Amino acid sequence: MILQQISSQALIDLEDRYGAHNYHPLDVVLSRGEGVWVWDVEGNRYMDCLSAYSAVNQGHNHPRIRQALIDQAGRLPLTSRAFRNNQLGPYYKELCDLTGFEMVLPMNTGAEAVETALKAARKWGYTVKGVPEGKAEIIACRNNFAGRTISLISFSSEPQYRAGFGPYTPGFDLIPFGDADALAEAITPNTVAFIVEPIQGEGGVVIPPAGYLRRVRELCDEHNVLLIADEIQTGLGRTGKLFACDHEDVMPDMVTIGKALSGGFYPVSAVLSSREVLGVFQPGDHGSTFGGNPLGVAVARAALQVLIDENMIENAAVMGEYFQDQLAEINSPHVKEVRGKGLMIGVELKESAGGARRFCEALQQHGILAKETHKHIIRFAPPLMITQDDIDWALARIRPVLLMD
Ligand code: IF1
Repeated sequence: MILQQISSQALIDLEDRYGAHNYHPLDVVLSRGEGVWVWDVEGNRYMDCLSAYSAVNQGHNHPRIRQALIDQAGRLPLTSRAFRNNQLGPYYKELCDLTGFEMVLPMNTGAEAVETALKAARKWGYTVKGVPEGKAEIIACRNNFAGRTISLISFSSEPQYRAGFGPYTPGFDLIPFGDADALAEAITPNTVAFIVEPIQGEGGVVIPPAGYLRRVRELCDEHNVLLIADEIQTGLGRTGKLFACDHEDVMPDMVTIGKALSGGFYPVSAVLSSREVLGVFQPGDHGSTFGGNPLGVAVARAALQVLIDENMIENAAVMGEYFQDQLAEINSPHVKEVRGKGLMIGVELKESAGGARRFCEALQQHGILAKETHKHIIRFAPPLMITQDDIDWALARIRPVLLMD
């Protein structure tokens, strides 16, 4: 089957015929990406305003990251952790120097990084804090998204993410996001950690009240509870700082990162923390076939370097502010609120607008790819290397859509 001669519709039919229907994607079949642009099989060009859920912060197909992938692929893609490789040590040091943490545990997907952080918190609870074995409690926020494994959906508040997948993993307690008093009330002597996204992404780009993260940091210190920041979506420049926690100068005890850690070229994630916390893992406690593999690590080293060398984090702050201001200036009768931090932007529509999906479908017809979340919110999260001209190009097409009937 020679792929390039097959139409979008024929490719959609193949996907629908042979693939599980666990997504409802837009009917756009992409075959090439470069920077903020992607092309479908018919050659139509679109601006990617989702960035693969912030995994492509550096822009599609970044040449320096691609070259790192090609070079390492030609040398040594995988050793397993049964042996050592020449990429891992330098990567660990570069990550720690960049973030200020003492230690790294490398994994592959975001979900695996969160599971790893939860295991570290529980074992720290038993071996360091002195919580009775099997009694560790972890507090999370309603409206969170941490991944799709059974333990992660066990603390989801989203019925669809949980339905049909019980029984659920015990030891989790949910509180409202953004409410530090609720955390104070929920902490018990057996609480080992509080896990929170500094801005809730899937929850609808929900930004907590100013000072929330600082207050949460204080409470975790007062009660010897580990503060885990899930920065898998908000991290690595998306909100205009290296980490979203940096907006409040808060240093969590553990951070999970993923997605843009590889610039979209390969599944790479990690848990960053202190020697006290990650030191609880003894050889054989935890692992993964591909975790810390030289190919993913070489890609991650380049992806981080590019983020810094090309000033993408500062650009996300400046372009994000411009994009948000211009979106608000459209003054659409359908829009309830434009909110965001850096280039993590949510346009919340009024109920009367009839849901965000039809606007995303209209945007697609105008050459913009965006994704709705929670029915009424259009997410705009383009790659961080976007220019003002690119944003103006997008606004000229977003405006008529937000002003349609
Ligand atoms: C899907 C959502 C976004 C994440 C945070 C951990 C993970 C994610 C804050 C897990 C992953 C992805 C998963 C993908 C769609 C997307 C998503 F809509 F699902 F919630 F981005 F908002 N923490 N988010 O955002 O990382 O295991 O996927 O590498 O599952 O549909 P992962």
